[in-house]
Amino acid sequence: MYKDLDAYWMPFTANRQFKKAPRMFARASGMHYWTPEGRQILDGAAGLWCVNAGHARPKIVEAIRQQAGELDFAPPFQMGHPKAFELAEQVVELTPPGLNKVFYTNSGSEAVDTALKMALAYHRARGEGQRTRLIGRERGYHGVNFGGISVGGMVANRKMFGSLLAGVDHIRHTHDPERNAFTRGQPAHGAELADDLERLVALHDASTIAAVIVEPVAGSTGVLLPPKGYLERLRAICDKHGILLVFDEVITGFGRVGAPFAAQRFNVTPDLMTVAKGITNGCVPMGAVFARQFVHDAFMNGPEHLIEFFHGYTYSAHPLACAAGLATLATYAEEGLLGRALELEGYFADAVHALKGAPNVIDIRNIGLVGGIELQPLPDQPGKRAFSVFLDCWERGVLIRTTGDIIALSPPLIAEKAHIDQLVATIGEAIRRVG
Ligand code: PXG
Repeated sequence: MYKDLDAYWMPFTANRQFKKAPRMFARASGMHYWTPEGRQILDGAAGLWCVNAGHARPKIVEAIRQQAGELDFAPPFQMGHPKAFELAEQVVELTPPGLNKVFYTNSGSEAVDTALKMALAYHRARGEGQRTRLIGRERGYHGVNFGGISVGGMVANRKMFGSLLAGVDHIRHTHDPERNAFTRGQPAHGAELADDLERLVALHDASTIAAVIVEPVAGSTGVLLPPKGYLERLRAICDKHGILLVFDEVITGFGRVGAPFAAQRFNVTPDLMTVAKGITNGCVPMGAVFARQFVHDAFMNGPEHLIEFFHGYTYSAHPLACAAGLATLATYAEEGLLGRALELEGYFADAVHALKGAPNVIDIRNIGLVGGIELQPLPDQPGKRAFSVFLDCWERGVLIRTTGDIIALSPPLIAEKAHIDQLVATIGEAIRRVG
């Protein structure tokens, strides 16, 4: 047992507040966590948008156990192991057409930086090495590594860390509560915001731009849905100018928005796609980049004994992650979980939108099993109101996520209607209590 909480510097946490009143988990199963004192907590966040099949699923637990005893580690450079290839074959069956190559990483942040490097190297390999510019979007979240924070657009994640990557620019975000507040699903207004990419093309010239990266549904910044027609327009502008389109599906992948990937839900196929989280049900760290055949093939030149892409991690395709990934895909398939968010979408939407009219609720957004509830910030205390709701829910046995003054919901895809009822009722009471 630990002496005190001093030694552990916690990530993305109000450390001093936490250490005065710690919130601990001791175990988890299905839709629930339990605290060390034995209190049951309903998981309204799928851990951190990752435990899509729910906690401690037997097949996944067993696969990890077995793998640890059979092959604990295999070097991923110049060597392979069967499960890495088996998982690759199975997972590309789920991806949108053409995204049939997978490059493994260990997190979403690494997947993003890998995709950005792939885009730069792709253009260089085909003799367009002047395409060095990377374009992100305001309010984007692409993890915490230097590439990801450079193309990202959340100011708190950027401002402390110097000049970031050179040659990055951003298109405008799509959040427009004045026109779109309380929309169910995709908002009607804002397709024209994709034309902001044309503005950057006019400024920098397309011949300098390598790639554009966006989250199809922005998660961390507070559940921002793409306006109808927006992603289609972004795709068309990228095609016109030879710019690679990257979808960051770290949150939206693996069933969260009612299809295996958001690309399928919105019927827009990117050239590169990043994932993490749900690929192993959150049980073992893993991320990945999916690439279209033509991106991959641009690298496959030169003498065959030479490395084609000078990139990779010690733990790329880690055997435990691959075993967990295979068992996760099996669990998703057996239980139809990648379609379940679509089945529950209407019920979930009715439940969250019923909070319209609760005190200080200024917008509600939803798709699949993702909900965003935006609160009016307290004067001069941004983030405080939502954090108070978070603490109140925790006291009453429900885990939610908040970002600024937005509550983000993403229950595991095994949720039953009763879980959704409890989640939303608890939030509603918390909002009223906190005021
Ligand atoms: N891209 C996107 C779209 C993400 O949502 C990452 C990249 C980075 O993944 P890793 O595995 O490096 O953390 C993410 C991560 C939140 C929250 O509360 C969201 C994430 C991480 C932590 C908190 O919204 N998403």
